[in-house]
Amino acid sequence: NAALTRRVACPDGKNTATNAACCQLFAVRDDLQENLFHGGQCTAEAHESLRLTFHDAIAISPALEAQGKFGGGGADGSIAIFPEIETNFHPNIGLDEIVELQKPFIARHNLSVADFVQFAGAIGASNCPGAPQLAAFVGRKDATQPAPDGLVPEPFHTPDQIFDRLADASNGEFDPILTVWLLTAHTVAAANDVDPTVPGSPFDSTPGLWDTQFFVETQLRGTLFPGTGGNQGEVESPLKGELRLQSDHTIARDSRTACEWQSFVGNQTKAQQMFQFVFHDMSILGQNIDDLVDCTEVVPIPAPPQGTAHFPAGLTINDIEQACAETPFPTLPTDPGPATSVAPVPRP
Ligand code: HEB
Ligand code: CA
Repeated sequence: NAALTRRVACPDGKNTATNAACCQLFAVRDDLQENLFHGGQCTAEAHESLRLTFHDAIAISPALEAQGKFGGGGADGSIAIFPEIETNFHPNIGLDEIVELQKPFIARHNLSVADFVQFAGAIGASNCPGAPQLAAFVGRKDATQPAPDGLVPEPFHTPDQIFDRLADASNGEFDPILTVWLLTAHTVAAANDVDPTVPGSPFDSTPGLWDTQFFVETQLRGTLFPGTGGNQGEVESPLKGELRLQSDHTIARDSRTACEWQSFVGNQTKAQQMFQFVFHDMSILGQNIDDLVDCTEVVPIPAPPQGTAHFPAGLTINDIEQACAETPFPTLPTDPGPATSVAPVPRP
């Protein structure tokens, strides 16, 4: 009950917080919004900051530890503390840029690097209309060594490989269903390096909106490559300018996950709540929640969703590759007009 919670006045003279440890975050938030996210935009920097949270957090493996090897520290900032090592791991291609852009912010504030990486992702996502308010914690311990290579999923991995890896990282919590929930993030995403001839190719037609178009468009029959064919981890997409990852394609069609995937179509509330839940748990992998302070109140409440689920112009239910055996694909309107091309996300 907010009325009964005693709030502390922050030393900045402007803000109050439920816990004094959260006070420092207001300045970090405002600095990020102004100087990294272009005044609070859902642009490439926001997308890449969100991607970075995953690539830091998922690098933890109880299975490796059981073999007597170091398994990585999860959400411990290692990707930004040892970037010369970790951004050279193959699945981390392209993340050197956002790590470099975040560096001066880390230098001028007093957060642990581990806290900063997750916080920047939560603030970045909050700029995407329709997004959930993502969790923010302070108190994570920073990495003292880099994560080992081989722990971040690749787009050319099979569903089995991806499901096994996410289950390992989370002690079984991230099962195939929660893996689908995590992949909601690809609603505000583009690829720069899968096909380097067409950088910024989005995964859905609305990379600036946290909507459910990603789940609609990944279920459409692939007919073209936005750039060149034959890239590892890429399959055909249904729209000019759009890029489809092989892993999104196969998980959308896998019998274990197809119905869960389809269930997100047109369900904005689900696309918010399920991701909010899994991000909370992902963002503290390898950390002890009892040592952390919940500062989610500092994360802006995102703008409301825009638009509703639809088929892109020129496409209909006949272009859907039905994969869920139990429930028919929802009825959706088709955007009017001739087929259009999805514009690339401008580079930072
Ligand atoms: Fe992600 C992007 C993969 C999960 C978030 N991805 C991405 C890409 C790829 C991927 C390949 C592109 C890169 C370039 O640039 O080229 N993912 C992936 C996989 C997986 C994933 C395989 C597992 C299944 N993600 C994920 C998660 C998350 C994410 C969980 C959350 C957190 N991603 C992301 C983002 C992006 C991506 C946000 C975008 C970035 C940009 O735009 O730049
Ligand atoms: Ca979208």
